[in-house]
Amino acid sequence: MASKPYIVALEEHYHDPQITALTQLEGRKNPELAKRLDDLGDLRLKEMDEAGIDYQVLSLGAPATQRLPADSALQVARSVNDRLADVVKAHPKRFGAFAALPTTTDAKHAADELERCVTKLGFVGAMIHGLSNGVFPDDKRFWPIFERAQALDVPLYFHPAMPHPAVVEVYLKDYLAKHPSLGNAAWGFTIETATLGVRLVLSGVLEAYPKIKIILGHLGEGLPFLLWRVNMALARDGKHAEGFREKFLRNFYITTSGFFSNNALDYCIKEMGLDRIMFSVDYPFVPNPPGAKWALEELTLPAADKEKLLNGNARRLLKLKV
Ligand code: GRE
Ligand code: ZN
Repeated sequence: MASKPYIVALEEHYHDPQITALTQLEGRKNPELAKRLDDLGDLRLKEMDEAGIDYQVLSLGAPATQRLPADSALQVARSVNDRLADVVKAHPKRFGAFAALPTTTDAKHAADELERCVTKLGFVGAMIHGLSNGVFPDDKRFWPIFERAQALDVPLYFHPAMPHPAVVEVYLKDYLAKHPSLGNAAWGFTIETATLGVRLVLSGVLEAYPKIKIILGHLGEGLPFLLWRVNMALARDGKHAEGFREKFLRNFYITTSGFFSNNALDYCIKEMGLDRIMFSVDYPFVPNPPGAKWALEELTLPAADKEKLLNGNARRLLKLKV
């Protein structure tokens, strides 16, 4: 029998104690989740080994450093990233890292911190969670981050966070008490992050930095399915030479975090091509075993395509050394 494919997962979260003390983080009310988010050693490695996950690219859980006060954001992000670098150094064959960026202060600081993390600490990109104190990441004030990511040739992973309070109030509140997941993985995360994806394409940031690499989790937050219609409707506005679909397909990559459906994956492959899709779990919000079981037993892809999805595409995009 062929050996098990090597599995890289890249939307895998943890909590840093300093951020936990400063920010209301998703998942802390659940003791089983909190225990796993706090663990960067034995328990995490055991659960990776049991499922067959070989390598995790670690990132903070939402909303990460996107709710810090401006005056301390840089200092806090630096110490968070330094501690994460120590974790990677202790287990270089098992862990990589996405930087936490101080996006609530001058974006020049966030760009500099991204550069420090990539060039000095060996990080493979950055993850940004939702709005930064109420501002969508496509806002021009953040463009220095995109500029630096392009210069460093590292991806920016845009992860959801609990939606803006006005959205929660109007769209979600009525059903939130009975169905708390409506605020995050079931719907709130999706609507806000899909909106961000559309805004990024419309903002002009892709024209300003045409080589920027953007990753969305959760199979692209629904956007692959909507590409044709969004493209068609925006084209009616008639002001832009190049279509939405073409721009999205040039700069965006997606992962399978928390979305283990063969039908949905097939559709994403048809729209985006397999080379832009990477396996992820979303640990510990999603446990490893169903993700790994899907990857190893239920995927209906040819072996070579499976290798690309499970490790090859991530190795190439993130320039992994494993
Ligand atoms: C996450 O990925 O950050 C997440 C949450 C809450 C529920 C599900 C989930 O923060 O995937
Ligand atoms: Zn996640």
